[in-house]
Amino acid sequence: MTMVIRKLCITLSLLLLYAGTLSAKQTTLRLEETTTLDGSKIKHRPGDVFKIKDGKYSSLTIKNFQGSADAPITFINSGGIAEFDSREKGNSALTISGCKHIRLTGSGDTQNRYGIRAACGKKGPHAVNVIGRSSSIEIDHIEVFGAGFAGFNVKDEPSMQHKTTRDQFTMRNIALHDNYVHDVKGEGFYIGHTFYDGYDPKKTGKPTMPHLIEGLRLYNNICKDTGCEGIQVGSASEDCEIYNNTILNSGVSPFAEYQDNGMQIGAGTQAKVYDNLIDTCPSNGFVVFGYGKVNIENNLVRNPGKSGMYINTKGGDHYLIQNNTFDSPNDDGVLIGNWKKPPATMELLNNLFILKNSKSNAIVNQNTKAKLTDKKNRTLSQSSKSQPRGVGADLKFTKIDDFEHVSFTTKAPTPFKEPEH
Ligand SMILES: [Ca+2]
Repeated sequence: MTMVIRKLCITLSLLLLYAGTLSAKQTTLRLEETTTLDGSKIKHRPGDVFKIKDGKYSSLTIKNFQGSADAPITFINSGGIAEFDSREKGNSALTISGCKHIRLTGSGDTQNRYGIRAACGKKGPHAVNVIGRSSSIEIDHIEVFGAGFAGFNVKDEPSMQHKTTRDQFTMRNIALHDNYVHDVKGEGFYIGHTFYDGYDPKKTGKPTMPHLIEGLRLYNNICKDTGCEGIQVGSASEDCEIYNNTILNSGVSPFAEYQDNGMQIGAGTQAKVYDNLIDTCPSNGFVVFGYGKVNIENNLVRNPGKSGMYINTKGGDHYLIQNNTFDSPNDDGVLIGNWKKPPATMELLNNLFILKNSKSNAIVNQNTKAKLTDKKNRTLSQSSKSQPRGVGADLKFTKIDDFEHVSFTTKAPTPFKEPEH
């Protein structure tokens, strides 16, 4: 291509981009009690903004909308709080299905940090549900104050018919940030499928493989008084970061055993997990079952009913657990369980353990096969007067007492990786 033609092409594409932006429009929606917005019937272009008028509604479904990577379609509250309460109806309050490149945000009213609220029924449904082969979805500034199950559910069940099995679909680039979830029956955030190795609930012997998530940013969220884990991530196999989240008093009414931890890094997950606060839960602060590379750094876990962190995995390349503070676990600081395949290498570096019980140990390794590097970790008894320096997470976290108004440092999220194909 000659230079002139190349220049012409660049100018043309810039012009088209400009024209695209010009043609994007703002529409104020006046919703019914129950509304389905179907992008296959509503004209829309990348960059369009749909304003959701403040008021009380039952539920909203947004389906089949397609924005673009440069110009997502935005749904935003307008004029005050838009509240979706489907507790009388028993379905999800907010559903996003079959969408790509859209943002649902409650940041439309400067008077209210959470300009969209969502609640749903006592049995079953998730308050906010992202399903139907959706990808590139951003959801922020939403308060979930009740749900029969999870506050946020982001995954499809594996189904050949609905083309949601691993060979047919990969969910990409999910960003959930600055949301507040409290008083839900299940997990605050249920992201990605739990059964990475295959799902076979009816014991047919033919498990289906759930889809993966590539590209996940979960940050600046607050979870309080959740029935199960505050955050649970599974099958998030690439480019996953979980940071600056606050989880307070999780696992208060688990529907089954082992559902009452702080944060679960589930099977099939490779993630960077940093700067989170987990305060008070009946079981372990972290449970970690991820495969591949898992980095857990600079987190504070306080008052877990069992261990600060429980690690048990069926494999994985490398675990790095460093600069964390484990304050007053009832059992041990970090417990490495005895499953058959520990990660190839595991490093525990520069963590701080503040132990309150004489029976507690900082690190317990039940796995003789685990190749563990244990360096520069420090243990203090709770009565110790010496001040920790240079180890563990910043103890400024311990001053937080008003969890509903935690302010997070504004920090641009790491961009998602470009897909390689
Ligand atoms: Ca769980």
